[in-house]
This record gives sequence, C-alpha cells and structure tokens, in this order.
Amino acid sequence: MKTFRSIPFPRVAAALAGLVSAAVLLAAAQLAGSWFRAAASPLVALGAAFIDFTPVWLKNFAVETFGTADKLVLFVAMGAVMAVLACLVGLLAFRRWSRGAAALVPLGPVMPAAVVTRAGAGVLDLVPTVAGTIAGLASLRLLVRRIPEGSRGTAAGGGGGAAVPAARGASAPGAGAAALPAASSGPAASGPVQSRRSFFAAAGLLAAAAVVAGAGGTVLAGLRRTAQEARRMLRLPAAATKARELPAGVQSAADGVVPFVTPNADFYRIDTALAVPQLDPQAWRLRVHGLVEEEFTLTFQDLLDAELKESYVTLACVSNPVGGDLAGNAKWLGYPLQQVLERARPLPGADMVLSTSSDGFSASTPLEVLRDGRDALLAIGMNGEPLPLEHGFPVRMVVPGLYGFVSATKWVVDLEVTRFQDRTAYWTDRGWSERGPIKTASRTEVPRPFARVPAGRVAVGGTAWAQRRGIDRVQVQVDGGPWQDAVLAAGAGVDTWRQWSYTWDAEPGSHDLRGRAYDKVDGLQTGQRADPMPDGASGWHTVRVTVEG
Ligand SMILES: Nc1nc2c(c(=O)[nH]1)N[C@H]1C(S)=C(S)[C@@H](COP(=O)(O)O)O[C@H]1N2
Ligand SMILES: [Mo]
Repeated sequence: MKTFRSIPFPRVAAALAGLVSAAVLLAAAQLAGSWFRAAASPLVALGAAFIDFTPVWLKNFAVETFGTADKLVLFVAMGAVMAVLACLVGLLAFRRWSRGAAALVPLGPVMPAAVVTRAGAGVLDLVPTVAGTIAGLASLRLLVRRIPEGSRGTAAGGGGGAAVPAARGASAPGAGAAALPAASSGPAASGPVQSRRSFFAAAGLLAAAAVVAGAGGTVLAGLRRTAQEARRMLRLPAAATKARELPAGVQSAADGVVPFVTPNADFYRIDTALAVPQLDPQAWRLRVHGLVEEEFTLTFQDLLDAELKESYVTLACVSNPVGGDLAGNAKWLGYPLQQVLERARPLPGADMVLSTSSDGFSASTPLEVLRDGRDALLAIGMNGEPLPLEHGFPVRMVVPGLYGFVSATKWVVDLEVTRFQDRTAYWTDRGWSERGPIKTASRTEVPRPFARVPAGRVAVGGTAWAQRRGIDRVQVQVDGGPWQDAVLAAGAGVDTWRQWSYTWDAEPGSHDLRGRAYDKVDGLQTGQRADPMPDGASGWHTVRVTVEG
C-alpha cells in the first residue's frame, strides 16, 4: 500500500490515459471495421499477424498445451501486452506529447502492416485502422491535457525519491474518493482536485464511449454475417453416389469410446483463422489454374449441379500427439477433385496441387493422390448439413490419407497445379514437412489416463486409424506383459477409423496399459516415439491407471 500511495497521481493518470486511449483506438477501429470485412478489424488482423509471425516452437507449444483454447490464450496474452504498452504510451505522452503520439501510432504502422499483409486485403482495409488511430490520438491528447500541469516535470523525473509536490498537495491516489467532494465543493475549487475530477470525468466518458463503440461494432459485424444466413437457407442436393451404409457394430463395445461418427459440434477445429472467414456462396469462386491445359473457374452453383459423392473419411491433424484427440470422422458430401483435374488436364511435370483459402492458408497435395481414385472431395456437406462455418463453409477439401495441413484446405478458393520444387505451402514455410501421409495410430480412450477403476473385469477401449491402409489388428499389453489381441469393432472402409475393445482382468495396483495397431499394408505401427513436428507423431499409446482393491 505504501508503495502504491507513493506513485504520484500524474503517473497513474497518464497510464490510465494511455489505457483508455488504446481502448478508444481499438473500439473506433472495430466500429469502422464492422462496415467493411471481418478481416479488416485491426484487432483480428493484429492477432492473425501475431499467429503468422509467432515462432514455430511457441505455436506448437500453444497448440499442445491449450489445444482448441489456444486462440483464447492468444487473445488474453495479446491483451495483457497491449495494456502494458498502452500505459507506457500514456506515460510517454504525458512527459512529451510528441513522443507519446509517436508511440501510439505504431499501433499505426503495425496494424496497417498486419492488415495489408493478410491475403486478399485492399486499400479500404486501412480505413478502420486509420479511423481508430485518429480517435486514439484525440483521446490521448484530451486526457493528457487534463492532467494537472504543475506535476508534469515530476513525472518526467523518474526516481522514486523525487519530490512530487503537486500530487502530494492533494490527497494521495489511494485515499479514496470520499475525500474529494468536500475538498472540491468550495468556490475556489480550481486546484489539482478539480483537475482530477475533470480528468476522471473525461476518462470515464471516453471509456464508456469505447465500450459502446466496441459493442456496437461487434453487433454490426454480426448483422453482416451473410454467410451464416446463406448456410441456413442452403439445401444440400442428394448425392449421386451415396456412402456405403455403415455396418452394424462399428461402435466399440467399451462404454466411453468416442462416437464412430463425430458430431459436427464436437469435431476438432484447427486453423490459423482468428475470425472465421465469412464467405457468401453466391460470390464464391474456385479458380483452377497453373500447369494445366484448361484453366477455369467453378461457382458454387456448378457444384450444386454436379454429380456429388458421399464418403466417410477420418481427418487427422499432424499436431496430434500420441493419444491425442485431434482427429474426427464425418460423412462428407462433395465433388470429386479427380473430376476437377480431368477437366483441367495437368501438364507433364506437374506433381502438386497448391490449394489456397480465402484467408491465405495454403496446402500442398501430391497430384497423384488426387487422381488415384480415392474419395478426394471439394466438400460442401458434413454429416448431412452444409459445412459449418468454422469447418470451411461453403467449400473445403477433404483428402483421405493425408494430414489436414497438406490437404484439407477450408474456405478454399484457389487450386494451382504446380510442382513441389516451385511452390511451398503455409506450414512447409514454417518448418513442417511438404508431404504428410497419416501415420498408423491407436489411442486408448477408456479407462482415461490416471483413472481409478475397481478390480475385476475392466472394459478397455479406443480408436485406431490407418487411412488408406485400414486397421488390421489392435493389441493391448499390461505392464510389459504379453501382447493380447483386442476385439475389433466392425470396419467401414480403409479411410475411416476403427474402434476396438478389450476386457481386462484387473488386479489392484498401478498399471500401464499400452496399445498398438497393425495396418493392412505395413503391418505393426512403429513403436519409435516421434514428436508431431515435422510430419506427425508416432509411438505406442500408454495409459496409467490405478486399480483399487
Ligand atoms: N483455411 C484453412 N484450412 C485449413 C487449415 C487452416 O489453418 N486454414 N488448417 C488445416 C489443418 S492443420 C487441419 S488439421 C484441418 C482441420 O480441419 P477441421 O478444423 O475441420 O477439423 O484443416 C486444415 N485446413
Ligand atoms: Mo492440422
């Protein structure tokens, strides 16, 4: 408390002025941005740039540690850093206006840079940033001027022991508001106390305005979400080729194993998009070009009119650690990419298709994979519904057998037929592999890690996958003992995962349950531990449980 009271009022006020002005800046930008596109909101653009420029190790750490909450963590961290910077800007501006202004404007150069470097940005995208910066500067000026003049030199005099006459003359900042009315009620109330009042009134007013503008901008942006509306109105056509009916018994016999078909709402989501791209299907175009005999453009209506195919395909993320949950199985409806390529007729020498999304993400998919007859789709439907916005509405790629980062481009708008030696994709530029076939994996879902279970018969179960090859066998081992075959649930084709169960006669104590899968082509999955970086994790999943006596 003592140290707090000894912070002179002008400094507290200056920091507050910076903080409030930063809020004004962002709120004004948000409001202006809501008139344009979501990508133009400076906060989002800043976050997106943050993501693009974060070192790979930190990004991996964030995904591994916070999973799907990684974006929330990013926003909170960004907020904290910005709050500190804003306070410093206020202090600077109080000392010398020009320096503070110059320090605020980087939220100038940085934000426009962030906005402009987003793929698909135009000059109009600068309007929100410029508007926000002007509002922020005005607010800063207004507030800094209301800080009592006499104390200006003091704030500049850094040392804690420096005298602070003007501030000390009135009550200390920690003394509470109760002291203020009495002191300022007299007719001669033109001293520091009145200045304080006037400062706080202005700061309060500006802060309130920022809240209103920010909230208003957010609501407005919401109203402009035509994508959500278009999705609601969309009726999917029937598939010309339906998915094979799922056989009975695809679900593991063990209770607690994930559903065989992942509901859309539970499907893992991984992408670099802070604001979910809002694409209007009416305006959507897919440009097909590059090393092809025929370049052309597809509209959404072209897809609706085409012969569509339905297929169960299990997606997996390359960042999924052994035993992790970044995998999901859905019934996709879409237009075969093979047809797209047949029309385009790739030229000799082409060996890759670079797919790019509306927000600049890109993936490099081997050309032959898209032509070998597997159900590689331009998907528009997921489990009988139009794609959810966060899963790529209106169109995404789904390619069985490849990790999402090299194949599953959401909000896809561009396909370039090219060569691996000529072009690289988003994650390849960040140290990940240029190719990404999915590795055979098995994960034990029940019992959960560190569960306590009663002795006796314990149901063990999980899910295994080896897209394109198919799961052949799963085995379980207790405490390094002999490997036992698990019971496989029914399979639904080589591109979907396969569940399993095993009844364990559990004796009291602490035990390690290890599982491993065989696929139909390469046999036993490798037990060699590997991190997700650069081309997917490997190793046998082990779960430690306690059996109670
Ligand atoms: N536009 C875009 N598409 C993308 C990504 C992305 O960051 N942006 N991430 C890819 C990755 S790494 C994965 S694992 C899958 C995840 O798809 P899902 O979010 O629908 O599960 O999307 C892929 N498609
Ligand atoms: Mo991924």
